[in-house]
Amino acid sequence: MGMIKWGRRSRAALSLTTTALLTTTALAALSTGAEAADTLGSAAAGKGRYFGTAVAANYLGEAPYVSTLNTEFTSVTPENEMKWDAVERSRGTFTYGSADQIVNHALGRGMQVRGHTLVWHSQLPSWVSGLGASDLRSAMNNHITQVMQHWKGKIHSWDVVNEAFQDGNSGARRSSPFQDKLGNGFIEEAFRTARAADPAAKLCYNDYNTDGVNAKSNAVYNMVRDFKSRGVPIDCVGFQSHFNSASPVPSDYQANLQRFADLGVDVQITELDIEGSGTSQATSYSNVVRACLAVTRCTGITVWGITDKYSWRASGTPLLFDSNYAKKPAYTAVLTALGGSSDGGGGTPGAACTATYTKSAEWSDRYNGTVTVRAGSAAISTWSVTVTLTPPQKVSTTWNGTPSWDSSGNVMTMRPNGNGSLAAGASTSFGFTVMKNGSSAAPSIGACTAS
Ligand code: G2I
Repeated sequence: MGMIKWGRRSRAALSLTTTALLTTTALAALSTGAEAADTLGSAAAGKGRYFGTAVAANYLGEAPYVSTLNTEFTSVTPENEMKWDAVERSRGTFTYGSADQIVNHALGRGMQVRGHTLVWHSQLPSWVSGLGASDLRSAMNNHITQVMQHWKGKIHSWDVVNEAFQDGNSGARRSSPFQDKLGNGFIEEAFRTARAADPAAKLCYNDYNTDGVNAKSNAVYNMVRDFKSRGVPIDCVGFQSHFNSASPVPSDYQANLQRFADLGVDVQITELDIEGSGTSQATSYSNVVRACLAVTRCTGITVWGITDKYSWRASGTPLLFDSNYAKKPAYTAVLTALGGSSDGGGGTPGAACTATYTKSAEWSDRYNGTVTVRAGSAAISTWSVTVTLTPPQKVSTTWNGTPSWDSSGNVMTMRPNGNGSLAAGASTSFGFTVMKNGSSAAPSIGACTAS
């Protein structure tokens, strides 16, 4: 977003420019813009990585949830919707509806999808735990095959086996129906079945409390080394990275990621959240991002949710957006660590605004939307807001703003008509009519950019 805006401005400036001095100024602006990035996803992309979040299908109807998702993230992980109890609650009956909602939302907007998870002792229906060994083996392989084939070619990485090792110093496998009835070989079998089901997906082993060098991560390390030496298909290891004061970011976090990468697998930070607030939370987040960037094969970071409001441990406020979707200091720390700029890619530091959408009228073929733009705690001199439609919707008219469109025709950037200045806390609004063309979906409203 920032890059496009600077590019346009710079081209306009260049075409009007005749003196060497002005040309130089315009080029300097262009190069600043090329380095600046103003979302988590675009900044991470600048480092060759994705920045993802866990998503719950339940909240896809909540406008700020969706606009934050669409603006900031380039990868999603369904938080619960792909788990065994969600997709095969009774044997042989597969239900993909809620997970499909997330996958279609993501792929329609160019985001990647992480599949989570195929074989896990938790959120496992009781019919699975009740099976005898040979039945369990075929149920496991059938589950992997059916689920992976349903999304074949659409999933970037799958957590094939999740949390199969015990906590503590034993280095042992965790007791589970799979472990207890099929023995150590179940993990290898799951990976071989997974490779056959969707050869394009990266196959990951995913776990927690394996983020530093310890007995549990040593055990996983030995398994991965053994798999690589025997040609068992494994492409990546996921480090969940759920941190709090009792379990802080380990000092050997980067070294641990690196030793796994050195085995010839990618490493991914798959469920990052850090309980806390303010500067100390921000610093921990920044340390995690810097560790990933320092490891060439650390290919991406996923935070375990968008907003504190819906975190699995909401009381610990562990995420990057607070329960009102405001960016926290941890957000700015992550963006900065990723090399992005927090000024909206061309805005003025300190200048800020928010954009709030309401549907103001509706007919069978169209609806009217209103977006209220409010200045933050400082006065602003101008603003812009993106409005993204669901094709084949079209905007037929707008009022109280000057629209411009991206090449797809689905993304409208609205700027003020004339003077866009707003006093601190003051607001204005613009509106538009969306022709439904079969889809009543609400538009998603991108972040408000101010200067
Ligand atoms: O526990 C945190 C994560 C640890 N690693 C694996 C992840 O899959 C796990 O995610 C959490 C989800 O964030 C929770 O949302 O897994 C929990 C279950 O083990 C999820 O909680 C469940 C509740 O236990 C259910 O009561 C609820 O119906 O979420 C379900 C859907 O909201």
